[in-house]
Amino acid sequence: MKTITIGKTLISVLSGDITAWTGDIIVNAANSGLLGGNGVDGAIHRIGGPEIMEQCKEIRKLQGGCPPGHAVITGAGNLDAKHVIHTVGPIWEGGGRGEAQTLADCYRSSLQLANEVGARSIAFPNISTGIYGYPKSPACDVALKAVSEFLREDRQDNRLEQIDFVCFESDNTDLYVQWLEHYV
Ligand code: AR6
Repeated sequence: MKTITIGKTLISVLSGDITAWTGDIIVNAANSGLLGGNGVDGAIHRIGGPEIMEQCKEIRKLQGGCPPGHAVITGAGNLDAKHVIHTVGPIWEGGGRGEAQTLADCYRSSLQLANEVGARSIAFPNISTGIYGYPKSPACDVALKAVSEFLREDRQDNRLEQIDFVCFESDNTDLYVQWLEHYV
């Protein structure tokens, strides 16, 4: 495990399955339809149970899903967390279609929403770097930059004390461990 501290917030790189993580908020890499899928989305719904999907369906009814870069919140069902934040990453189309901005927006909107519910801890998967095909190294840069910039803003509302990047693939763990200290 590798860690840095920005202000009062400890940022860590962990490797493993995010569904086994314990804390306030687990972030899901969802799709705009919010009806589940494969990858981390599939794992969260499988382990979390049907309550999460029921709430996703309610959100669909109210607002018709979730656009890329945005985030919505549900309960966490059987997961050992208080909430799941579902954010929708960009599908990689070569980098010229605003993918970096959309990916940064995912991290920002998730952190914003986490603060709105008073969360103290949050775990992120490596959004968009699986099925959505975002290259891992630039995605790591976007994630670390977005989170560190968020924490450096003079935010009176930030209550997050712990932000964990939970990497499922060893090459992502290596990237995050290598680059983390450059964002202190
Ligand atoms: N814990 C942590 N990370 C995981 C886990 C897990 N249990 N399983 C996979 N990952 P992906 P995307 C990692 O494909 O690229 C879904 O079908 C994985 O290794 O889950 O944003 C949605 O419904 C990768 O590094 O999400 C969407 O349709 C990272 O999670 C679409 O896939 C993201 O990979 C979203 O694609």
